[in-house]
Amino acid sequence: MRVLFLSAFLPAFAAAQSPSAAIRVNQAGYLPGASKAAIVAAAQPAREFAVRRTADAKTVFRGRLGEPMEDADSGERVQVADFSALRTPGRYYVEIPGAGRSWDFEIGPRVYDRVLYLATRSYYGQRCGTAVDLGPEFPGYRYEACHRTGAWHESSGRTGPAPSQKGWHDAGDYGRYVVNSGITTGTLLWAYELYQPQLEKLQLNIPESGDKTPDILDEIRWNLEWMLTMQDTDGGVWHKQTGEKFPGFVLPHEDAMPSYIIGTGSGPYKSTCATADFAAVMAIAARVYPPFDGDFARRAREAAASAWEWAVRNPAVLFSNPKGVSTGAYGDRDCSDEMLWAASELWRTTRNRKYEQYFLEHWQKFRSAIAHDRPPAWPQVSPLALWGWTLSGGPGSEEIRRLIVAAADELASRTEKSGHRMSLLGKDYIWGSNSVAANYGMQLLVAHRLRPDARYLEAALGNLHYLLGRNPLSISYVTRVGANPVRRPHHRPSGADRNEEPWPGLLAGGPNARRQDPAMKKLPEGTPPAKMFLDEQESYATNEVAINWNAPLVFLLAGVMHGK
Ligand code: G3I
Ligand code: 9MR
Ligand code: ZN
Repeated sequence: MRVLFLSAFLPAFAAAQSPSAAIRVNQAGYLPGASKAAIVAAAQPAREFAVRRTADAKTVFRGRLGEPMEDADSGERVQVADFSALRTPGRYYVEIPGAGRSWDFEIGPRVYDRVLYLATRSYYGQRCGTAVDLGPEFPGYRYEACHRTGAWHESSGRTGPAPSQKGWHDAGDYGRYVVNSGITTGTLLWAYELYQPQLEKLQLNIPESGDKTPDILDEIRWNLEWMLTMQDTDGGVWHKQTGEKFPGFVLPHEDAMPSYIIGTGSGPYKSTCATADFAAVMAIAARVYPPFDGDFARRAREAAASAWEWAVRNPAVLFSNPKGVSTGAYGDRDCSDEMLWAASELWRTTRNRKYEQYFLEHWQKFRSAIAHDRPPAWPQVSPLALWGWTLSGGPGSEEIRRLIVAAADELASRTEKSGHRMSLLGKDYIWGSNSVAANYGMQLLVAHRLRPDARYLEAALGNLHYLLGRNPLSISYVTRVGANPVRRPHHRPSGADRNEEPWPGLLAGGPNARRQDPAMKKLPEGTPPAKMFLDEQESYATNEVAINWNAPLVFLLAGVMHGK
């Protein structure tokens, strides 16, 4: 009788094992020509690993793990399992004797296509003012037209009924906020301008699909049209349109509160940051939409110019929530970076000397904003101003290019040496830290466009790997992506509908070193910052979703697929 050695059962045994969180991979997968690695936090340092084919557990690659290194952010000792030499498309997992196996992943040229589709289409699922239905692909993911009743809040300086049309719900709530709309639509329009081949034909299965405009531009226009309703005849832009408080966890059309246009509470009632962000975004729209809708592009151009003039006349009108309003504030104490962004984008679109003059007179104040550790964020948009100026070869931009490249060199270098090969520093585990990682990726890709360097592209990919599973929690932070995705986001449609799974393509906020919601009390004292995350609906400070978090994810996906 032939003795069947245990090894004959090992592959089947390995395949049947439940994946270990200690072996972290990008659960969407890896491009064939890119570097590929798992990050391993084994209890005991491991020496060898195998990559097995999921279909039959056949070993297709063997390798040795790198030396252990301390990762302070996760409180672990980690090793790298590099399998870059494996390029054959297919579905695989990593297996380490004594540590177990990873979640499955793909290798292939189109591994990010579906992630890009879901992450971009998620904006359709945030539409306000219309019925939304994700269709047969996601049966039951629908709601009726919502927030049709607009009103002027007394803080706006107006009274009576107000428009309430279109726009995207900001996040897990149903508010619409101009400041957050600014960086969101600006980032998405930049992605289109830089990565048109990846985005102009992207089918999103939205109501406008099939018209002559790229779906992503149709989708962005849904929010731009709402933003245009927020501009006053004097050019100023009101700050937000929300209920007076957050609604319960109801579907959009079950939120019966009036949607108030909310201002600063005293003359001139509009806010500088909202107005300047608006000017920047409309200037971008004015150069992107002409091939598809000249009238709309002209409206955007005029709106941008008049918003600029208002902001120059009112450079420091700040917003904070007026009495009786407790929704998101997006308050910012300094709007000079928004002004610089507006001047940069208006110059890029018009070449008008008054914008050039403003930019050249003011950009030096933001030299330090071009750094390895200061990616853009809704309160700090000066990187977009400086990057955009340089992308368009603005006067004096050679000096700015050098600063951008020096910062990217330092960023790439520290990223490739980090424990999980991504860019977050200890200080970056804040509310929305996953968007910080995505914005680091955007910074690297913009530098790669200005001065091509494969290290920038690889470092940007490292941030994408982190978001899609190669992280200390071994979780894909994008809903419905990967074998172990986040499943209970702080997102009212996901929490209020009858569907078991959340709405798709939404990037969760991510680990937050500060306990900024009651649910975070559950996290044990001493939890390392990179593990300060709860996949629980109640944890809005780690597990909400937001339009300005998905935008750099879309940019990052399109950029790594574009490759240049
Ligand atoms: O910038 C400081 C940093 O210097 C400091 O080291 C760090 C320490 O944690 O805090 C940083 O500020 C944080 C700020 O976000 C950074 O952008 C604050 O702690 C943090 O409270 C603040 O959180 C904001 C949150 O609203 C609460 O205000 C998020 O950025 C913002 O994305 C989020 O936005 C909400 C909207 O108001 C409502 N809609 C949902 C949306 C997402 O949660
Ligand atoms: O749902 C709200 C989320 O969008 C905000 O980001 C968060 C912080 O402002 O607040 C959430 O609303 C909670 C409120 O702050 C406290 N009561 C419970 C609400 C729902 O979790
Ligand atoms: Zn709505």
